[in-house]
Amino acid sequence: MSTIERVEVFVAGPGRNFVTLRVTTSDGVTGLGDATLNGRELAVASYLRDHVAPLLVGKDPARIEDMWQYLYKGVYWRRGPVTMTAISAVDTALWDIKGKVAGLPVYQLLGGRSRDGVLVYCHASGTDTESLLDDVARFRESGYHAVRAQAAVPGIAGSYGVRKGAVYEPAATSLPDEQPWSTEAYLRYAPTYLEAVRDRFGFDFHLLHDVHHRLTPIEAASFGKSVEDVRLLWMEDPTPAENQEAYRLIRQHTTTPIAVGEVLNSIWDVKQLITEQLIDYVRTTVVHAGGITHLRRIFDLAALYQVRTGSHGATDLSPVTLAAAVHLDLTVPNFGIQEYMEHAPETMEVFRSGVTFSDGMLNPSEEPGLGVEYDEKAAERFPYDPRYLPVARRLDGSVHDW
Ligand code: CS2
Ligand code: MG
Repeated sequence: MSTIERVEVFVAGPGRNFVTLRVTTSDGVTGLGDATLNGRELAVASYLRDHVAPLLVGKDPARIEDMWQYLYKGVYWRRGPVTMTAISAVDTALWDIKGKVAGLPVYQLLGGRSRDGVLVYCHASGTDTESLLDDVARFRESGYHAVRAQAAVPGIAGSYGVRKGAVYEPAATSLPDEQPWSTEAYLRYAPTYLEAVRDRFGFDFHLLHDVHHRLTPIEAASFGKSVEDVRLLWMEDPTPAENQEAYRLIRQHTTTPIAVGEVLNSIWDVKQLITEQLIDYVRTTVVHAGGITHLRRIFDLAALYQVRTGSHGATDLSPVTLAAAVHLDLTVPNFGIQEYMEHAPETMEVFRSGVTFSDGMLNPSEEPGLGVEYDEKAAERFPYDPRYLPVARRLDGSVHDW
């Protein structure tokens, strides 16, 4: 029997920081897993190196479900982003190995294609409405069929979602940047630029918008109502979802579809949202919600309630997560859309990925496994450099939801 022989954890900063797990079997087969938790990278790296690696060596890499149960139930301390990100990395690496051993791309192991490609949405942004419209035009010309639109709120410096360089990167400072926030100014301005996008480009493509947990339930209800005519594919994270019941109130007031899940880690965190049909899209991801094994379980529950998938795919999710997501997205019956932000060129020098983009859709590599290789030599040129997400403060100085 082949066994797990080596477990390595790489922490590097090619373009941005990533934690990557590589598992090698006694037959020399390797599998990769993403273990990046933005702004808290070393907690997961230590969890894997110090507490998980010693448990893996000598185990059967083929027993993916058993390994998931062993790491989840065996730890006693359930859920939470650090544990679930570590479990995700192991799970993803074992699927990669299983594909390579079988000589099949992972999507074939998951049941094969349900579609020709994975529809993605990109991030258009601007410092004002005009520059947002230019950015939307650019993405439409590059072939995207779905665009997320965000613009900086006038007078509010550093609004989330607005790209500064070539790549949107909110975790950009060595200590958290403190950025001001005004809900009133946002609620006045955001509907106007979403309308401007529809006025200029029409309705022949999907438009999305991320509220980034900034509103209370009644504010979110009013926002959703005010943008019904622009027909969003979704409004994302209108209010923090620790309080899942809050979504019932939003639902009662608006038909704007709702997407939630990028900060949630398990099926239990989205259970009420799904089973009470309080959302339309579930945005949990491979890297933070327990790997391919657990994410598939969430997606299957969602399918029973006509909730579709819309996985998180910002640049802090490594090309390993993107590849794993694309394999899974290709197979599930209730796929909705996948977030996609191109990674920095330095990132792609270290992660050699076979994922391809064409006509607004992604496709995985046909190579066995996930189709991603990690170049550890190239990674040595990009040392880890701690970076934090910003903190939002209301105009009176009190901390707001980021
Ligand atoms: C955002 C992310 O992509 C999104 O929808 O909410 O940019 C998010 O802020 C980061 O991934 C946090 O690490
Ligand atoms: Mg988001």
